[in-house]
Amino acid sequence: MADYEKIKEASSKHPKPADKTFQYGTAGFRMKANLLNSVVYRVGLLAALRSRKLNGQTIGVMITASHNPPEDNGVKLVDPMGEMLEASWEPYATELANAQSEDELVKIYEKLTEDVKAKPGAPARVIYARDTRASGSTLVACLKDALDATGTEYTDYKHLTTPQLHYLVRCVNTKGTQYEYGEVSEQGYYKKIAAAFKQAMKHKKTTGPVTVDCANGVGGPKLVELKKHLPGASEGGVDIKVVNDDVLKPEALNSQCGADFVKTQQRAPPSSKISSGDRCASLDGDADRIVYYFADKDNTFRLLDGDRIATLAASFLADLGRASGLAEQLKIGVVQTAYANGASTQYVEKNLKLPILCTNTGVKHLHHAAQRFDIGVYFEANGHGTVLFSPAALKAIANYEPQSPAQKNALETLRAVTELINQTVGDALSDLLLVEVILAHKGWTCQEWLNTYVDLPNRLVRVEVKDRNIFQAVDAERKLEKPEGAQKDIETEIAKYTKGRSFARASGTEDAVRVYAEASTRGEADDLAARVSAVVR
Ligand code: NG1
Ligand code: ZN
Repeated sequence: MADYEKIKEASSKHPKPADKTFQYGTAGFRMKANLLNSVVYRVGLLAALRSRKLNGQTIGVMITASHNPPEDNGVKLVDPMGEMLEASWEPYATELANAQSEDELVKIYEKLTEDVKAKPGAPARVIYARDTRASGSTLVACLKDALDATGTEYTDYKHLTTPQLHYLVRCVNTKGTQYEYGEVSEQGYYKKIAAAFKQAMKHKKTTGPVTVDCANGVGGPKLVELKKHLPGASEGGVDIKVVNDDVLKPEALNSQCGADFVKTQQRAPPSSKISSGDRCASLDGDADRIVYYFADKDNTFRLLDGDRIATLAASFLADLGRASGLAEQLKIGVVQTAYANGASTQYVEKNLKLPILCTNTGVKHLHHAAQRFDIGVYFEANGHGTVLFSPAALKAIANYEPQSPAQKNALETLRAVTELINQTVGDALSDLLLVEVILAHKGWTCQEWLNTYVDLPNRLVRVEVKDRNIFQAVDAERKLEKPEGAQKDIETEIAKYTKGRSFARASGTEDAVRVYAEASTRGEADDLAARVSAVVR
């Protein structure tokens, strides 16, 4: 039985800042860490309730602010299969977070318990982890208070990457079933993906080392740990050089490095010592995003972002499907958002001849759309994504009897790749190894990967507006329905440019409108972005 007095008492230690309104958005709750105590406490209450509602299935709580500055933090919930919290529960999180008093909080909690028909006597189980931010331990204490007050069983996994926690949640909940996902431990995660990597690299040779910038976040020590399980370059593996893995200097996190810096600044971290041709990658602060890049022979910076990883993975998987004799059973599709470069969309449709879906921003939307394919490849341009295999696809891959040695080889690689790729969420460490496997199989350098298509020049602008809520987007956020007339004005501007494409939408994570524009030249893309910004400003 939930003890409402205990909930009230513990809550009084974590009062809500009176003048703040919170919203559970695409990235859970995220803001300056010193505002988060009450929010994390209340998220703990909700985690317990969600677990009870699901008869004691384990729910995950991740404390991280990803690519945001070191003084920020955030919290989000992970559902039993390792997916993001079911969307219909997001408003409950918001409601709890905004309760003004202890009494109101308990009233809402009681009502929610009834509304969702959670059995108060059911067990509640939660596992949680955090990134390396200094504020993490305080927030964990708030979380624990909620778990104790609600009589929840819990395990503290200390520091983990976000995708590692998602992995563990799925492992716990599938343990002992036919869908067992892996050993329920951090070491189990390394063992699983290292074994898959070894298998996928059988007989292949890498095309040189890769330098990985870890944003001075939790991905650094975790990649170092993963490396211990991987074969080195001389044993058929990859030489992974880890940089920016200093987690002892909190202020270094995401500062002048990391995937977000590289993607938004379109340049390598200033500390980077790369020479022309060197293969580089950057993770974000909680290691769920990755982008690749290199300097070409003229020393020009070249970015290989989420769109590039998606096209690379889709083309590889399509090849493997054909080579293994399973093409008919494995319908591959790609899922993007409106931010995907138009050239990548065209490449998927025209060259790879694969179907493509465009969804709203936020990985939960992409993830759901990807489940509509046998093999669904989804990536946001910023490098967050993964590949999903449907249960039917996994069955076909597991059971197929190869008809030739060539089919056998392809099938073995395909099987390994299904184990290598994190099925719960975009995972920078797993995606890193996937890209390395594909480059090794294709025998490609970054330049050859880049040569597959030419990106359209593009510009992303953040526009400060009075009230971002008046901007309502439709059609996978590619068009503005409101304010009235804005879309027509935007289209008038677009029509002035060759290959012009542009849209504006309210950010789900920041108090701003984002304007994206692409066109046939750099100057035109910049121009178009400026004109559309003027429309919404
Ligand atoms: P918003 O702020 O809604 O644009 C940003 C990213 C998303 C996603 C979320 C969550 C862009 C343009 N937007 O969303 O892709 O990653 O943050 O972190 O990169
Ligand atoms: Zn992240």
